Amino acid sequence: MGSLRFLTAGESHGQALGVTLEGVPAGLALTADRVAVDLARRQRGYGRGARQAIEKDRAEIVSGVRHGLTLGSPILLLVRNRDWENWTRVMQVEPLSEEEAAELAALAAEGTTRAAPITRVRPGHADLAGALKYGFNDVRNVLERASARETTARVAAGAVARAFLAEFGVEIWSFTAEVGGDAVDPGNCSRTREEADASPLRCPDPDAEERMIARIDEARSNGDTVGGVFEVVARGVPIGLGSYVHWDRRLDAALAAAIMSINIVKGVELGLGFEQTRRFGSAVHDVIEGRTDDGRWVHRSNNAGGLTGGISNGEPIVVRGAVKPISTLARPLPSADLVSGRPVEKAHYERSDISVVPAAGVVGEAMVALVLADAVLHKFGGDSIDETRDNLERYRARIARAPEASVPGGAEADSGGAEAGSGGDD
Ligand code: EPS
Repeated sequence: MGSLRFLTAGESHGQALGVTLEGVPAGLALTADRVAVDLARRQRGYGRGARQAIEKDRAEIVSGVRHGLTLGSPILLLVRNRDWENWTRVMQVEPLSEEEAAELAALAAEGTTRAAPITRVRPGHADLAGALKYGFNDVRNVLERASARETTARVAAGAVARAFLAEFGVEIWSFTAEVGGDAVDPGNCSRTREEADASPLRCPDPDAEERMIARIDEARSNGDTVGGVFEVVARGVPIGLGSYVHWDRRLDAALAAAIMSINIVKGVELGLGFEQTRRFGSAVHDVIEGRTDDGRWVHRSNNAGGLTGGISNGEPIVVRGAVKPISTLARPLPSADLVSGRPVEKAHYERSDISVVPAAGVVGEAMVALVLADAVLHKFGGDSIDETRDNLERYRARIARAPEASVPGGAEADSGGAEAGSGGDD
């Protein structure tokens, strides 16, 4: 829809990650502390690797905000990589002098793996296709940007979108629904949102979480990795975001693309998702119970996940992302060498995580927030938060009222009333 745009930049072991956000109206309260909450949530989770002990992600707000309020101008956020100081020569921006190149070669010869070119491509990673596409002979040039570290910048941008949506009562949360085939039991989700958020896997079902942790431990002890499923839920979304009139105005399509764009995601479900194909229509479609006295429309269930005809229908929006196991294995799979083209016994290994499902959920929240904020701005516009709020409130009040009953024959039938209309049918 393009009313809110963002672009990230940065390499995993470069100096910093950055994101420019364009289209946020003026007058939104925004502080670095507020953004830091989501950045910290993304770093947590059982199964993360050593890198997270190095980083303490915090976004500097470089532009677009004055005295704690957005200006309507582009917002530039910068997250410095603490690990950068260990990679200055390997990731140097300026050309290497002869001495610097010799220093790097000596480090590689001593066995410092990060200093040596990478050619043993990892199955399941962007390594091979990326290197061929861009004409690289060192896979480091691919993996630095293909790394999920980039999602730090998305989460920073998502925190701004979340703050914007909160102004209109929209709340977004996620949880770990499944790891390695062990799923939450909806009947056993005894934890509150806060408790789940503070738990090792950000999981509302304590028993399922124990089994999930066992799967991660099993993967770790086998030099392996394990994936899972996260679920994002957005509440308070007004009816009418998105549209059925064009493929690229469908909110469900935009949400699916946004979730699918997360580095490790290989599948997306909205609401009941694929399960709908296994049931009859009577067990799928959400019965509409009518308009309440305070003007809300209520459905008996929410199998559609808050989206019908590509439009938000007022129920919570429910999106699930399927997270594949990380492709960097401590016990690497066989592969091939990029330069020789010959098989090798083991693909490249570089410090990594075992499982990142809880973190992927936080990235999912950010992507949902960015898509919903864009859809809100597309529908309601506004150069200032007050203007957006006025437009949204007027619309909410309008759809809360009963529309005038339609008269067969249309507006012109006003004078003749129903009679004139029904006459046309004869
Ligand atoms: C990643 C490899 C690991 C992860 C990284 C993604 O980084 P490193 O190579 O520095 O150990 O920790 O994710 C993050 C750094 C992050 O903040 O999420 C990869 O290869 O994709």
